Amino acid sequence: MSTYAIGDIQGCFNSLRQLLHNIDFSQQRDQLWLLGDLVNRGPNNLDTLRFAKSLGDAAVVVLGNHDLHLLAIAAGVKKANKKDTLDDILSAPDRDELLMWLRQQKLLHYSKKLRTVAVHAGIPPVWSLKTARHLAMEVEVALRSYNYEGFLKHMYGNTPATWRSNLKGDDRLRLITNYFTRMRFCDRNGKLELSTKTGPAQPPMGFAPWFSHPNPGMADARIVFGHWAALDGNTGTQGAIGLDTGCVWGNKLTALCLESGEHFSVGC
Ligand SMILES: [Mn+2]
Repeated sequence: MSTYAIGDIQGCFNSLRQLLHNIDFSQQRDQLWLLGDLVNRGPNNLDTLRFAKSLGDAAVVVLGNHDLHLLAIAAGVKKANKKDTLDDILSAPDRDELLMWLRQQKLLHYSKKLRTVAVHAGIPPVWSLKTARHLAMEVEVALRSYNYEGFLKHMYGNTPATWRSNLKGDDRLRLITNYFTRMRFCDRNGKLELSTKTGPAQPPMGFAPWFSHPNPGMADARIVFGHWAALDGNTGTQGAIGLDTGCVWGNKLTALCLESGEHFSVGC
């Protein structure tokens, strides 16, 4: 039995199939951790989503910003933008089942046995593992609730930028969601800078990649994440492993075997 974490698929279903073939993935034997942004920008979003759902217990999914964006468009609280390629899902006969399933997925997954945490973008240095797990659950509850459209409607925006435990309501859920699904750069107090999308070598003044700040609260758990294609997997930090290797931008799709530490990639 092996566990493979796979970075942003973004609708590149053929690359996913090739990668799973190469690692001899078996739904009966192995488990996949999909690190979010399963869909958008790429060509086969519907096939990707149907496949992820069909894996059942053989897949763990943590949601990314593009997955949440799909839910917001489908709920009618956000308009699609020109670069979105989500129409195959939105017009599918099984869209409601797929979106209902997507809404039940997590923002954070932790395996004690593998001493590994999975999130789409990252965990700010001011949150311990225990805090991060609790806060992820707050958003997961909102997303599964009867009033999930209200959450999605107020999810967009870059403020507040700094975590305070006494934040309430929409501001609280928006900031938690931004940390888990959009963060690249922050300062050591967890203040977010969401507009810069370059590689880690050119941080905005006063900020640094989130994983470069020490976080003693993470104990000895490693973090696997996606979201940041410009990193191309290089964090320079043992405790954080980036797995978005820019498949949808013509680079590659990568799987990490969490038991052996071995990386596998296919070109796109
Ligand atoms: Mn992303």
